[in-house]
Amino acid sequence: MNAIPRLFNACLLRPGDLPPSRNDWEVIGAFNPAAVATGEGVVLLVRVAERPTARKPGFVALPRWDMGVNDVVIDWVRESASEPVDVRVVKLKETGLVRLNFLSHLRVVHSRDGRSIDAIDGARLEPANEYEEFGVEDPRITRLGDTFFITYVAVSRHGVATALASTRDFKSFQRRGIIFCLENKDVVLFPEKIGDRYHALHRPTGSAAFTKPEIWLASSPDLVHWGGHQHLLGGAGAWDAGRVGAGPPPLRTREGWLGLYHGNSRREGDAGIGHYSSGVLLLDLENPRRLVGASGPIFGPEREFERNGYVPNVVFPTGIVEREETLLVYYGAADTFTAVVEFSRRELLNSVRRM
Ligand code: MAN
Repeated sequence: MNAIPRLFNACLLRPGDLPPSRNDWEVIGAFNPAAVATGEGVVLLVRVAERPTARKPGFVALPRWDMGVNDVVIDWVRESASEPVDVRVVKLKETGLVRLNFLSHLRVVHSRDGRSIDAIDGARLEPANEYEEFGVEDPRITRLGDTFFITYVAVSRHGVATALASTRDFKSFQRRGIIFCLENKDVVLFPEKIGDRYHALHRPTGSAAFTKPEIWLASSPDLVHWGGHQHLLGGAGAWDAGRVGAGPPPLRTREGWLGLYHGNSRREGDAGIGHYSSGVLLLDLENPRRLVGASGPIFGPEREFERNGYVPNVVFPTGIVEREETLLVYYGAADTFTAVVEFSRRELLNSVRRM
């Protein structure tokens, strides 16, 4: 790995730092945080994964939000009727469909200096419709004018899609519906219009194995209707052979749009989930469909909290905040923790292998 020096690095949040939503639940992860700079510091929107503490011998607990009762419920499924796919996912033998053994929502967390947490009692974005019954996950925040736009993964019996919400104050959120239907994750909005259109990176996943999941680019007149889809980048190395996806929103630099993306090393037939590391990409400022260069990995699981957790060996960058010469990158570690790492902007740009 061609690792970029970590100028500052801290684990900011552990599951035990956050109270569970109810007494008989436990928080198992506070990770994959969206981040944005505001007048008051840095706002993080953290994915909080929870599960019931109750155990019934011979059964697995599968939580979900129930539209009928407008509350969370637990489906107790016989162990013999299901098989684990990985630590997060079980497959129901009768239907062949999968379920998650936790339920995620998003919580607002405040940091004045961007390097430590001040308040964890902010607002929440919780599952609230039929596309969110198995959880809302992995947000990204992009500021456009005076509105913060949040893309997030909505998981349900209808599949894994990406939805859009917006807020001006991080106290209340307005849902704007599904913008990329299934299966699509890692949808990241550019922080300004290019030409007269909004742009997004996205990551469609098909079930027919013509390809591994790749990063695509799309554009839109209004953030809701997306078209002009085009492939941008696929896994080219051993570190990102399994899948890739955009990380935080791209940053404007004089040399182009600078972005981080994650890659997964799992190959077909490998046991386990593989390692998640990060690469860096650069897109043309006027024409972001032109990839100027990409390289990786430049950031990988090394620290104890990145190597050990619910899903070991994961760094998953989802937020970025600019400082003078440096960038604070917010990331999920081991699908369990929220952490921050500081990189030199110059070093990141220099690490891009130009095409
Ligand atoms: C994968 C992982 C999980 C996530 C589900 C649904 O299994 O990324 O963390 O909960 O997909 O999005």
